[in-house]
Amino acid sequence: MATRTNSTKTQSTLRILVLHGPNLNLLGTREQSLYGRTTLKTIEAQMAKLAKQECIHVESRQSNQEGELVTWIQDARDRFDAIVINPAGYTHTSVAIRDAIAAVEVPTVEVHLTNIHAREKFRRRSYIAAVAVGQISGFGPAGYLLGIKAAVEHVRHARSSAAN
Ligand code: CA2
Repeated sequence: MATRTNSTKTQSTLRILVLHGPNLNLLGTREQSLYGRTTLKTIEAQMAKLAKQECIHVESRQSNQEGELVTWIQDARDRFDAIVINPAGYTHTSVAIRDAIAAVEVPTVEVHLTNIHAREKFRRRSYIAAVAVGQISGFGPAGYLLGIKAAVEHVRHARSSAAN
């Protein structure tokens, strides 16, 4: 009997949820020497362009509240194939966000604009890194595009491994 290959299966559009943590709504308007001049709106436009090129769905949300981010992560189960998250300041403090990512089992890529390992000591510890599939840190706004590409690659690879 012929084995069904990936190419004969119906491929649904891959869905990526991008989450931005506290203060990232200020991007491009404050602390430009550290975080650059690109606004969140521009980053969202770049991600939309990438989504179109890759034929994927990308949804982007920002919150200054830990609980709201936790709820969005929980709700991503069964709705999204992967999460790309810049937890911002919560990276270094939030057991709740870490627990939510571990609980939902949605592959998650951690993104930081700056290289958190080259800054103050307290930024080197990420509560998220151990439950993420990987971390992209230090590439500015391009990190979100790299994060989406990494998430897509991870999901497609996992699916093709499971199918073969
Ligand atoms: O490098 C990153 O992406 C960070 O996640 C940014 C966080 C920081 O706490 C992390 O250690 C590293 C801070 C986000 C604050 O964003 C602002 C943007 C513009 C103006 C002020 C803050």
